Amino acid sequence: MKRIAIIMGSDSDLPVAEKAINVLAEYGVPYEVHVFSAHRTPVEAKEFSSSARQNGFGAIIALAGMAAHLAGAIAANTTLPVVGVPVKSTNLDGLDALLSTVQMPTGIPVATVAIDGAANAAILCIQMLAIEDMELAKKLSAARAAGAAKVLARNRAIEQKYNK
Ligand code: RP5
Repeated sequence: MKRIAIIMGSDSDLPVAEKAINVLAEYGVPYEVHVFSAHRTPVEAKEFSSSARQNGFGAIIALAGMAAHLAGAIAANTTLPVVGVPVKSTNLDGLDALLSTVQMPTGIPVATVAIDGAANAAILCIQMLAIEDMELAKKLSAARAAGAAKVLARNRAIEQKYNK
């Protein structure tokens, strides 16, 4: 199975990155985790992304806050799918990172999820692998069914309480 790379711009992004790590672990998808910054360690970020395909990765999750150009910088150096996670920081509540990540010019896409939405980033990468991997596709369907069952149970409880 292809591996998923999780790249964060700083180790201060780890609490958000862990949401993606947990989902990938739950699905049994192999992954690697690194700290590469587009501005502090641009050489390492470029080296990793330009060799990611030949090193067996299938997609890259890039998390960064503030002027978050990491996902775009990684996408510039690979044709693997890059999923960007804008990380919330103190001053602008993550809107800075959201706009920096999502507003990529035509030709170099970054599939951007919600602010701090690292779990969805992982699920999206699993869905990419599941195009070819039926076992993963079954796990995704089972998770959807379990999620629906939870919501239906909550609905029944609400209906019983309020609909006399
Ligand atoms: C970004 O700047 C990182 O992704 C992080 O979200 C933010 C702050 O980094 P630190 O100053 O905490 O290292 O590059």
